[in-house]
Amino acid sequence: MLNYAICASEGAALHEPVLFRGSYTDAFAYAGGLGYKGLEIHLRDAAAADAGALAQASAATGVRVAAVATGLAKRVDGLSLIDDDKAGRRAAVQRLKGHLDLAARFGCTVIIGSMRANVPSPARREECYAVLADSIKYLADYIADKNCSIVFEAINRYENNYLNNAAETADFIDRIGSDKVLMLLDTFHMNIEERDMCAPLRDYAKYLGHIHFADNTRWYPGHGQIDFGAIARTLEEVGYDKWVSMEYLPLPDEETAGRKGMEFLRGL
Ligand code: LER
Ligand code: MN
Repeated sequence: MLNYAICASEGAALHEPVLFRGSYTDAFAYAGGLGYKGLEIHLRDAAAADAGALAQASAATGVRVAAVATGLAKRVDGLSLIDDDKAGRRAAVQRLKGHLDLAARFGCTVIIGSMRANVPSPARREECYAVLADSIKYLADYIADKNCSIVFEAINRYENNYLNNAAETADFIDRIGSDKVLMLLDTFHMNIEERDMCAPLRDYAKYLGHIHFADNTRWYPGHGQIDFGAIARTLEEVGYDKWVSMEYLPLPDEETAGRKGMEFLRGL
């Protein structure tokens, strides 16, 4: 059985693929109650989080922190790692240091997805890659001796205009050249961008640092047409032993989505 986690956020909008919306400490009990071993926490500003309370809730429930996600820093505060304004880029990096400090306390990874923002024009693509790579190299150095990592998420073209698939994201990770920076593949994005749902898991197995599961509808696995049995078998074949987080919409309602998602995983 793979290591399954569920996502929680205090600040997620309703259209965002997060199952639990409420206090982070309550989220640990919620995840444990559904049968998950891990909790992925979506945080706008990790430096403002009560790390002691999170550690206590984790110890009390036996549910581990699987990952710290950062998209809210982009959506709410507009922080971008390729901001034309140097002060803006610095603020984004500073914010991520907070996320990384929290992740180090729990020995987990920090997810960078939408904070890479969009390249403003095709002509500036290479320049933006270089700017992004500089910041990520700096952050990789920052965590050289810390018990945490960074995962870069391949996100579909309708949400981000670069780093859309596994091949492109692996190229970018090669540029960083640090074993602290790995890749996150999300089945929802893969279903749009990849020709095959299992080949990238095999071809880029050594890059994989985190996985997101959602069906093609972005509802719970089992709702749509993605073959999660084949995906789970492939992950086991390649020896994937990190977290697989359920990142799906709370539809048709949170209770049904939570229950049906776990029932489906148990049946895999
Ligand atoms: C983040 O993990 C992700 O998959 C984005 O599509 C969230 O909007
Ligand atoms: Mn995702």
